[in-house]
Amino acid sequence: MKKLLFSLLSLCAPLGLRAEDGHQLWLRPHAAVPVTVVAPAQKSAVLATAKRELQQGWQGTAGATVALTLRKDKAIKYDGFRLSKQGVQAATERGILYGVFELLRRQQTGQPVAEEVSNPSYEFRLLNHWDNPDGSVERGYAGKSIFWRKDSALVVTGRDKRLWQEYARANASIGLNSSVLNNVNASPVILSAAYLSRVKAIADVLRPYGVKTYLSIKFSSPVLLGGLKTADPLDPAVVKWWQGKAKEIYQQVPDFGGFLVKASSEGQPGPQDYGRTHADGANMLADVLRPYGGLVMWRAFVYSPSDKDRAKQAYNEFVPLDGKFRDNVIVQVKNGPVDFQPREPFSPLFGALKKTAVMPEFQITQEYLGHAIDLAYLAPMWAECLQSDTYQAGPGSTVARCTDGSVYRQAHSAMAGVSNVGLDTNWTGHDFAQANWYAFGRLAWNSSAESAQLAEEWLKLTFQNAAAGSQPAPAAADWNAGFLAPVTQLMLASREAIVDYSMPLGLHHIMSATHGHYGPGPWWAPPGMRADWTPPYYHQAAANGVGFDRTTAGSNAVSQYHEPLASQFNDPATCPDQYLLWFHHLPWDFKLKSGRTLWDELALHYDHGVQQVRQFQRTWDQARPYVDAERFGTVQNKLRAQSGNAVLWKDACLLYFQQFSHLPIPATVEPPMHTLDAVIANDLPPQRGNGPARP
Ligand code: GCW
Repeated sequence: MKKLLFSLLSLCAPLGLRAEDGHQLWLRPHAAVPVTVVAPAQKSAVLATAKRELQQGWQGTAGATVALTLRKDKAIKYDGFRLSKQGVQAATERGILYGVFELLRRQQTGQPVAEEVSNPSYEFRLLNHWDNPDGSVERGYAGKSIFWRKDSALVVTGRDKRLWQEYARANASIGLNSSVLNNVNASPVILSAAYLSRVKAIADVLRPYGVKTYLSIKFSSPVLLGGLKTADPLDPAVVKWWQGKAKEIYQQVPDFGGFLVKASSEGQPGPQDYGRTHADGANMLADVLRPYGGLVMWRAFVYSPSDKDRAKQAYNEFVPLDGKFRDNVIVQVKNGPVDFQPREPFSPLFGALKKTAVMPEFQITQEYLGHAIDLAYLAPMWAECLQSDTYQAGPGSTVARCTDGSVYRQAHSAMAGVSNVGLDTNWTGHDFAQANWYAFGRLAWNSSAESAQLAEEWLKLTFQNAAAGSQPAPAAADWNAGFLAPVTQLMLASREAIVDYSMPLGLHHIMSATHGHYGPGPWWAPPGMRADWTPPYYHQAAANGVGFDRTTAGSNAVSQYHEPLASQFNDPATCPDQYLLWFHHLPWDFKLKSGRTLWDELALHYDHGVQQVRQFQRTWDQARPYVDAERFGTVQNKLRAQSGNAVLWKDACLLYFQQFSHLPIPATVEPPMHTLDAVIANDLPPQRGNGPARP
């Protein structure tokens, strides 16, 4: 019976009757037409993948011949490729695979193919998984880990392998070539023989898709796993231990990518425990990996409770080390100086490290942007950082150009995203969070890609022809006007809406930690808690105003930026509104460029955020005829929950700040529907929006 049902279902699949559960991501199957593929004779798993993808996905001229040509060419860089009428040319097998996926994407989204070369902005394009060996995922909102499972580390099932393969294929289709399989808060067991055998199994599945495997390591592994007395990076016994471990890893995974390291950071062990520097620690590991061609990605996410301004510390620690790192070390820097907030200025380390390879780290998982409840399309946030001008090597030295090798000479370049993938059927919890995985890969390939274009591409691939059941598919023009255009606009406005209803005008880190960084908590400061983990440290609200004074008269963080930025940020008259309270502590009646007072402007931003989410709900409701019932209902439910949570944010923050400002909420702003006491007393759990889909 089961079998019969299955074959009925698969018969229905090409007719579009298949329920859309989101598992296929942007790679939903469609009817392909025959194609002849001429490929190099050599045996290669990656080339075989490329060939299979073409045969299964070709939608060009039926019976066409496509040539896959492996040939170096001055115009082709890294895993880049050349598309032409004849087919795909690349210098590497990966390049062929990426070219094939690009060709298929063009066919599916109706974009033409001209004679053109496409090169990746970054050599290494990685996902960082914050997955723990027990299967939990730190800051994961889409179920457990796809890699690790409690108690069964060694048993690799057919289901595991299928999932890893689908995962690798999704990555390859957007140009990602590397995965770090475990949390930066690393457990030493990941390097045990038992776990390494599972790492090998994963690497074997990812390899045919061109995806390299990396691991996060715990710096004290020689002690915790190896039984040594110390993990001092300059101790010969420690070096020897790492050498042995590297040998063991490369025996299992000959193309192993290297180590990602969070050390001397947030309580993690590191070289500073032994009076050594970050460079000492990173270089020791780099030397160990060098014979195998491995890399060390060393995170600059460091701060200590004693520091008066957390935003300054990474710069203070790393700038003096510039030039001291080996060339197979890349310093991995979060986009902003604090921690993945809905909006931060770019980290001043970008461009300031001139003799060190630096890579941006973005957070795809929505720790501070609404978990898997809120709809947040993050490409505009990442683009904002990548296109920020650091001025460090003259005008035009954007974060992108300071990290991709165009401004400074660096042996390697890379970009990392903290993954939002889990065991949920749709991989990412929120159907629209898939767009962030997609956009991250596409931006790592082309750091100047337009957010709007990526959103449109993703929407077409993910939703086109997904209208309800047996209804005839809507005409393309209707689909464009009724779905593509309005939903693209919704996506593009979504991140700013969250900034507005949670942390506008440069406010940051004012969420509650009770619900894992979801929901408002400007008051949140349990007794005994480290000050720099509590919101009052960041907003400094008082009778005399609000905001963190990082000017030359305050913490002087502004001076970590190159001119003209330092002066621009230092003066509230020239500081962009979006960073105002990041850099300034200003009186409640301070007059902004708009002519309004700070208090009124703050209230209007909070309200605007709420109104925006209501608009998103209306837009989505109108998109109903164009979406399958399952995904329509789920997204509708989540938007409803988000809308309630946005109101909670607005009410909580305005009522909390009003205690200091003593000013009335402007008449044009929707009056609060919660009381501050109720909000604080309950530290209200967010609505999850996971109820049954409303028909
Ligand atoms: O954003 C913070 C998170 C931690 C995380 C840390 C980091 C992996 O709250 O969960 O730990 O940053 O990036 O190291």
